Amino acid sequence: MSMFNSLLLQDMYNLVGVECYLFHDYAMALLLLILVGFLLIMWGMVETGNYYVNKYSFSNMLEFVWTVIPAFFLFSLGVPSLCLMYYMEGANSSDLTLKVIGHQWYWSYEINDFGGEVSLDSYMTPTKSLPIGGYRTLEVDNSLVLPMLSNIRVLVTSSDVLHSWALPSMGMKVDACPGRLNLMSLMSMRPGVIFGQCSEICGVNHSFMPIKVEFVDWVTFLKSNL
Ligand SMILES: [Cu+2]
Repeated sequence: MSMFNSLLLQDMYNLVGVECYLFHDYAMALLLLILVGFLLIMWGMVETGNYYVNKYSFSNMLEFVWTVIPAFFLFSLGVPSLCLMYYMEGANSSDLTLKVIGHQWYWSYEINDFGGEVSLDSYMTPTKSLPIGGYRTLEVDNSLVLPMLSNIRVLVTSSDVLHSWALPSMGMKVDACPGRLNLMSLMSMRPGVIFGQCSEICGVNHSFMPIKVEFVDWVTFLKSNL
């Protein structure tokens, strides 16, 4: 999760998240390169006091270079970005289906596989009843328990207004729209607890409907849920 001195993205739990993180790093490196190059040119101009190029009035080579290089930069950002988008949206075969329903102002989860019926409401734990070491406005009374290393199909919808089910350490954010079912797939590579928050302004308690997901192995999952 995000801590007080976090500067970059959170540690990722799934492959899509890791890819997002790498893409972010790449974009930042590219930005830094452009910024440094630009500042060097400006500094050179100020240093020499030479703000004009009088030697020639046109150059085909220069025009070619200053068109192709930015185009190449944009292309190198666009292609991985598109690939990532398709990769995120890809719905492959799943081991489990989870239904997420946004309410004003809590989340409810349903898992109806394996003959069991899990249906739970997940409310934020109020600050005054937080356990020691609990995270304020992130802890919930019923956390969602899911199996790691398995493809989970997530169906997200809402019962009242627009919400958004977001898990930053999964590189994931799905809008919850009333009357619509949005699909996303989820796969955690390791066990752990991850937090998220509603990411669509949904009313007065928008900040107080956190998401807490625990990834455990299959045996623990079956024991705790079914
Ligand atoms: Cu909301």
